[in-house]
Amino acid sequence: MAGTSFFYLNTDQWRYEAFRADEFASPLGGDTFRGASFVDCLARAARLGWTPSFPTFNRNSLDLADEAARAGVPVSDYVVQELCSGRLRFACEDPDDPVNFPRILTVWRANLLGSSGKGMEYFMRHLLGTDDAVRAEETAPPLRPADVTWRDPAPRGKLDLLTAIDFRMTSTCTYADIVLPAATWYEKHDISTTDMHPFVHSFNPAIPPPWEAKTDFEIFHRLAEVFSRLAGGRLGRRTDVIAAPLGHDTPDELATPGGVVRDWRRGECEPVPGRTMPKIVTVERDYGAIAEKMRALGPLVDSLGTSAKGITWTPRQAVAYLQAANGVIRGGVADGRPSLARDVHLAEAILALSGTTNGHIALQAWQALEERTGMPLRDLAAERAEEQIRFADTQVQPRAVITSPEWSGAETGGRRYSPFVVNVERKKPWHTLTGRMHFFLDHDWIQAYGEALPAYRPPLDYPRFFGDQQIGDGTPEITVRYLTPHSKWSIHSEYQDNLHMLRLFRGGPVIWMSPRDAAKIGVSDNDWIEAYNRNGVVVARAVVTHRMPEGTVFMYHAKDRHLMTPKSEISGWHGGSDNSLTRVVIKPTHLIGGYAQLSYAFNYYGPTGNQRDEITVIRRRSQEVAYQ
Ligand SMILES: Nc1nc2c(c(=O)[nH]1)N[C@H]1C(S)=C(S)[C@@H](COP(=O)(O)OP(=O)(O)OC[C@H]3O[C@@H](n4cnc5c(=O)[nH]c(N)nc54)[C@H](O)[C@@H]3O)O[C@H]1N2
Ligand SMILES: Nc1nc2c(c(=O)[nH]1)N[C@H]1C(S)=C(S)[C@@H](COP(=O)(O)OP(=O)(O)OC[C@H]3O[C@@H](n4cnc5c(=O)[nH]c(N)nc54)[C@H](O)[C@@H]3O)O[C@H]1N2
Ligand SMILES: [Mo]
Repeated sequence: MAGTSFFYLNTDQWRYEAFRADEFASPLGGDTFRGASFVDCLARAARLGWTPSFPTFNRNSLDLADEAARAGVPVSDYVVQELCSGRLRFACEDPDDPVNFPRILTVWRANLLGSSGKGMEYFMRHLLGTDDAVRAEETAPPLRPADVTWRDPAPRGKLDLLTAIDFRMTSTCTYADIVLPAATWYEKHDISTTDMHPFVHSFNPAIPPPWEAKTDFEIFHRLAEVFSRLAGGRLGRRTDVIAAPLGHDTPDELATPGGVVRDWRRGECEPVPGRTMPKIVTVERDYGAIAEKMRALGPLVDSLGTSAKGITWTPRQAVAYLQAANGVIRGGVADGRPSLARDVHLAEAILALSGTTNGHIALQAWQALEERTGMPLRDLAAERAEEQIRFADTQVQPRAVITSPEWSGAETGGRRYSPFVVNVERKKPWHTLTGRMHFFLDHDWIQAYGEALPAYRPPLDYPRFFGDQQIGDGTPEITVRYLTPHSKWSIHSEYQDNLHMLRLFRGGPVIWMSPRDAAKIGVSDNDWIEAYNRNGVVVARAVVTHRMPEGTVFMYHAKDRHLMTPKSEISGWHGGSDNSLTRVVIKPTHLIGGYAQLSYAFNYYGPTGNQRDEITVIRRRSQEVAYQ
């Protein structure tokens, strides 16, 4: 599921829009967006197969397969028939129906409620059902969605269970029902690499995880074991139904000829899975065997191979290596398969199966790409084709990666990584409609927004839509632009909540503002201020500096809401975080799919949670602060 869409729907931020998608349509763009709200666009994109949508249907996906079997119809025909009759709906068309709520949420390696969650107060109100500082009014009836169902009152507290897995007490942990204490980087085996630097690093335990802490690997395996034990007798073996979006680097990219959008729901075309709607895919689930399967490298890697960016290869050498290096599982569903039972086994498998760490795979992948492109490419990996980086090698020192078509750069000959080198220098076609870099986009939705060619968009005129947000009780106030760039002194919410960092600079939450703006409201450097808008409230100290231009303030992303944050005079609650003042703003053109480079890829494509264009009111508050 694309995260932005998931949280926009399930935190009910869509219920607070004050303008619709047609607000920004080009006068030349036809009536594509007429009467459509942003959530209508999201529902349309889901039913046309452009973007994933999970939970998917308003019925249990396990039951759908059984119903199809009873009716004697193929599952995909059955699902199409039920959708067309209206008996089955996409969950995103009615997100506030209790059958469509996400009920359990496990937050791992993220600080959703203290860092990433844009529109945090809406998370508090609708997802958690706890105290919140939302100040916005819901959308007025004439502007409400045309297709998506509006229910009154809005649900509060959709989740039954929130679990956090972290080694720090984050805002998310403070709100979680269960916190599973995780091992840190110095208490476990792991590997790390990014496309930004050309090395693979290992993590190695200096000490075992203290007290009840466990490695993430062990936590998930233990959960799987208990789950399998409980689920085996209850769920057994079932057929699951998934609506898969039209995929990037697959023939699905040709699903929208000419960029002309046709909606089966409106009778503009036939509902055809994988062309005009999502692919309806069935998956066999053996619930009692989940833990066993997790402990082994499955058999599909031998029959289907592995793929990246539209090319596929069969990693026989890697599987044979893993059988020898990790050993094989004896007995059960994974009999004879390479073991992934230990964290080091899994690290070994990742290294063996990737071309960036296994020269054999890199060469195989470049050969596959040569066949697709007709261009000579294998020389990019030839110099290191015999090399395979093993976990033990990374424990000696970080290892430089091998050039592989999984990325677009070339490290060949010791060169530093830079994206798209292979496209520019080796003429590998770009993954676009024309195979070239191109700037003209003729998709209907892009045309409707007047963005067929790159265009300047001024900031959204929020005061026009939301009116004057000042309380106006006599306390001097100013309304300014509110930006939340990444912090220079932390990585998101990490590395700043230790005594050293909290004693440097101001320690707690701060908002940077210009001397002129500060003077307008009688604020001196280091004074306590409150910043608020329709989304919420945050309390901070002012950093008054000539480095900020008049009319704009910064609150660096992201300070946890329990770190030196006093209670707010305006809301009466603890004074929020940078994301108490933001919300998710969906740009409909980001939802486009099934059209060449505008197609979905897991972890790569979908709407951004654009939190910019926000404004905030700022006022000086009582300098007596209370934390309880
Ligand atoms: N307003 C606003 N909002 C934003 C942004 C913005 O600029 N402005 N930026 C956005 C962007 S680009 C991003 S990437 C997100 C970041 O948002 P998050 O990913 O939610 O941010 P972090 O605070 O880095 O949270 C990571 C958590 O993982 C934990 N952790 C680290 N390593 C491990 C591990 O090995 N195991 C376990 N179990 N836990 C671990 C850390 O302790 C930390 O609490 O925020 C987004 N939100
Ligand atoms: N120290 C540190 N380094 C990090 C991170 C961290 O948390 N801390 N996070 C990492 C991650 S996950 C990410 S995604 C990257 C993000 O790195 P960047 O993309 O550099 O992100 P930001 O710092 O959020 O924003 C960059 C600049 O955009 C400006 N800006 C805001 N609105 C607009 C606008 O409308 N137009 C223009 N032109 N500019 C605008 C802001 O003033 C800001 O200075 O950083 C990575 N590196
Ligand atoms: Mo990021």
